[in-house]
Amino acid sequence: MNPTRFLLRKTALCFAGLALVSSAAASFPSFVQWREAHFGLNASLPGAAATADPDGDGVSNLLEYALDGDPLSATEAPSLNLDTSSGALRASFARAADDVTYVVQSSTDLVEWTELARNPGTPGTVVDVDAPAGPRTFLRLEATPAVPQLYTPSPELKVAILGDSKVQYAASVLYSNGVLTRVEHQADGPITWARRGGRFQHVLAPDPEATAANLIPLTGDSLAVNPLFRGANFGYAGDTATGTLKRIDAVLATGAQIVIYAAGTNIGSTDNDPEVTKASIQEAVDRIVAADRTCIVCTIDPRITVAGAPASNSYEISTERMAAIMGINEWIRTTLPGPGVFVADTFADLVDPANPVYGNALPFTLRDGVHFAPRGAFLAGERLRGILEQIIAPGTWFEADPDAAAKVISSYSMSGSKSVNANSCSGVVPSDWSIMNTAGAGAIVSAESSLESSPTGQTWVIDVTSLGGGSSSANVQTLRIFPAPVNVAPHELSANDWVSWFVEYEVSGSEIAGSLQATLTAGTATAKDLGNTILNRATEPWPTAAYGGWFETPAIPVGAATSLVPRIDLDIRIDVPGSVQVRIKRALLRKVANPATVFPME
Ligand SMILES: [Ca+2]
Ligand SMILES: [Ca+2]
Repeated sequence: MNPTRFLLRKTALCFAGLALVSSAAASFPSFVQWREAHFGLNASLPGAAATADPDGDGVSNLLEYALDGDPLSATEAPSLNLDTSSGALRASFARAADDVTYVVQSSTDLVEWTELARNPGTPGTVVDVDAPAGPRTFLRLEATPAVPQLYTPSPELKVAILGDSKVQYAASVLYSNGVLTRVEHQADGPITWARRGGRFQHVLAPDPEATAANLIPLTGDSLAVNPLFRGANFGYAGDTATGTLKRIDAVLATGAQIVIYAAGTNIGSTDNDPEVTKASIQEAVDRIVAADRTCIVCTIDPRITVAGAPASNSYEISTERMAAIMGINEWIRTTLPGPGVFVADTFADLVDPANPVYGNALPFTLRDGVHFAPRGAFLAGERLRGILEQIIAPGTWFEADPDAAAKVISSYSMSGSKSVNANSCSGVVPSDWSIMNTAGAGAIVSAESSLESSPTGQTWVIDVTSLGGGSSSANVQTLRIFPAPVNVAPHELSANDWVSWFVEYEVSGSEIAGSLQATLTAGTATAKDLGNTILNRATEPWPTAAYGGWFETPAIPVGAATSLVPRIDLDIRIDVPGSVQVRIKRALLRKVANPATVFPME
């Protein structure tokens, strides 16, 4: 890593400098969130990189973050400040992050540097460091991401996630008599959202322990940021830390080098002794590390447990139980980090600061008291994504061109137009597309649809308005936009082919943000459950800031389907009034690799 020195300030006989030591795309959980807050739609562009200095004040984004600066204001350049009023040289800086290593060094000749302090003070405070006495002294501060990069992107780099329903709901696969029959993607898992900001690859692998009786899952969903890896999902609803332990062998058999462990939520069902839960987590981590894999352990997430939760909420647990969970979390934070083990403290991102002791979740982070709503999954996913960005070097193995002709079954262009005026939706939509409000006419949510020219043809612009006043417990209405189905026969697809649905989009002004979901159904004449709204759904969050990206459903097998039915659902909040603009730029139905070949089981 090459040090980058970019600020040198001279006082009488004293000099202070800031030095950045990092690789170009280094980042970490809090930095990812900070970048999102400052750069919004542009957070994944080069100007938002750690080493970039978009405001030209000589302070890189990483140092702006480390020192509580504004990356888009040249008049606010954080610095290492010097004070000689007491006769001695004292340096001070605002220590703003807890995931950056701060090192203050001194020199008399700008050649030899001596470390004066490493991580002095505490995050969130102004830190003073006194320099040794001498006729001429230089000081500098180095900021370095606290976690080293361990992996480089390649097709062989794989991530598996292991846990309970919060994980399973990212996607699951159903088998019947050893034959894969259905792929469900229930979304709202943190893994789904960790891929925000770039391409990703869905894969799926069979679980050797799956039987018709336990109907388990594995799946494939993934994460990735550029994208950096492929992922498989080993979640099982209702499972405890003890139950999760039974699937370690299957996870390791996928060859995944990184295992995200996100179990423990169901403490109270069978793991009713916190010591049993901790022992199971410890054994799982030990076995992952012993197999020379990297383990990222998530803390157990908060719940809606107190006044304000729906009376029918079946996920409420006692104050005592929640206290036990928080005790386990403290054990996770303090005991587990070490070589090959990182902790993703998603609890910290989701807990309501106004009620942290009881472990109550922030508003709109849970959809049913325990499982993630889009906002919660987004926050937890950002924490995971930040750690993955840290430990995986920049780069990509993914085929960069989703438009590759050999893979596109149907390109749903935004060209042409036709009028709509039904179910609270009006304006024009692209030819071969439809828009409808699933709540029917007179809904709280309405949409004005229009088309604008773009370099690739047209962009579909949907201005959505919510009047507000809807129920706080069922606070979403859905606008559905969909193209004509594709018949399988003319495209020479075989039953063994796999397909996915790719959508490129932007959202802005998302004060009533809900989520955007893409669904792809392999329709058959006989499987009446196909077409279920939870089938194969990929969900993207609408963060409070404007954002653009692309996403893709998990791959599904064509099987016996005679047609492929893609669609996009826009879930809109109706508890508050407001508006959001959604722009659909591209939509492709793609043929993809059979995921089982990506995650072959030993
Ligand atoms: Ca700057
Ligand atoms: Ca600045």
